[in-house]
Amino acid sequence: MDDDDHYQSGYDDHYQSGSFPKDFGYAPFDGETEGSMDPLAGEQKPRILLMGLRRSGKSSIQKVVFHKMSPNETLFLESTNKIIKDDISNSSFVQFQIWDFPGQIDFFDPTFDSDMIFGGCGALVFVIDAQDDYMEALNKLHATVTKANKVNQAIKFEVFIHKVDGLSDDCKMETQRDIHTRANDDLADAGCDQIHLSFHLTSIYDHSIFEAFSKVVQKLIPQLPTLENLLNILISNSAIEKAFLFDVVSKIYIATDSSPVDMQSYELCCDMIDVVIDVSCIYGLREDLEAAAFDNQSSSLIKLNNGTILYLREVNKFLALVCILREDNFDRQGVIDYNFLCFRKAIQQVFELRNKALAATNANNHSSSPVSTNETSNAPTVSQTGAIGQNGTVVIAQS
Ligand SMILES: Nc1nc2c(ncn2[C@@H]2O[C@H](COP(=O)(O)OP(=O)(O)OP(=O)(O)O)[C@@H](O)[C@H]2O)c(=O)[nH]1
Ligand SMILES: [Mg+2]
Repeated sequence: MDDDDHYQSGYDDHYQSGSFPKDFGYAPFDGETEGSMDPLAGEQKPRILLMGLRRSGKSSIQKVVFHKMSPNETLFLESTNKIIKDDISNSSFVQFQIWDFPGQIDFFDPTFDSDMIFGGCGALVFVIDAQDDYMEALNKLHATVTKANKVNQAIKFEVFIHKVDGLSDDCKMETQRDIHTRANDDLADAGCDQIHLSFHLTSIYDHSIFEAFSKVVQKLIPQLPTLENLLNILISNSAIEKAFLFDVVSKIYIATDSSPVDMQSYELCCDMIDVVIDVSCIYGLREDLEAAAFDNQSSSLIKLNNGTILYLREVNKFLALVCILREDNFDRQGVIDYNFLCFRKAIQQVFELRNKALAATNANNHSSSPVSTNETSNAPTVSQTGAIGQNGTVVIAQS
């Protein structure tokens, strides 16, 4: 227990120093006035549902990831007694609603409108408290998943094996294996083999919750293959080791190149965003508070003492590119910067296309279908000419 306390307080100090100012974040959303001013409000935004037993940590996850609450403050959260709808639409790509459910929700209650709730749902995150006995949670998971799948086969099911900060590494693995086997066996016994569950080990006391949420959100971004492709081209032509495209406010990465993600690189990049925002908030021009924290001048370079460089550039109002590269490869910064500009331009084209698609959907008035997932086929394709050192460019061609 001592170890735990030490870990948590250590993390908290760090977290506090890296936390965002309260005025830099998503606008408050009144869940009761859905569909009033915002033309995109309501069913067009994909929904992420947070479900699980009481006290499993649903509200904590939502508050820590999207509202910058410090993990220790979640100790004082009250139990949720009605569905809380939170609109995460300030970010260009990350446009969705999160619905935080009360733990005791009863599907057989006649007031529970499963068609409405599961109908427009993109992902269902089921939170299991790994520090507690999880048999009841597994039963509830099974009931939830089968019910939701009946209504909507497109839902992605994400199981968060949560609060793993209290478990040893061996115990984490064992718990994950056990939950994985039992949950899938239950589904197989019920003849629902076609339902796929993804599992994530999470805790609000480290970056695992941000990483897991990144993966959940990425599955809801139809442009993901285009973004990954752009990142792959960028890194291979600029001798970058790893690049993340971050949603700055939530620190969710909405895309990365296709090399494997290691947790430490992700943490480093998250910390860099905190540093940049904190420094900008303190020393930035104060004319416009938000713009002072992150604007089109935002860029930062951090040299680590192991010959590695972290390089951050603003992509648009909501997104930042954070790269990890070797110091030796940074002597050609001009090429990297040029490639970055090409990359940024391509991202803008993806956005324009997306906005056009959204506008068209709006014009069609009350169309309930979400933005066409085919739009990526019209997105700019990227062709590469030459490697760094030859002409070192990424050429973006509109197909
Ligand atoms: N150790 C640890 N505690 C956590 C974590 N996440 C949440 N908690 C704690 O779990 C308790 C319950 O959290 P809540 O977020 O209120 O749980 P909930 O699922 O929303 O509960 P209901 O609203 O009653 O359904 C709080 O005391 C949190 O501090 C975690 O990752 N690790
Ligand atoms: Mg709650």
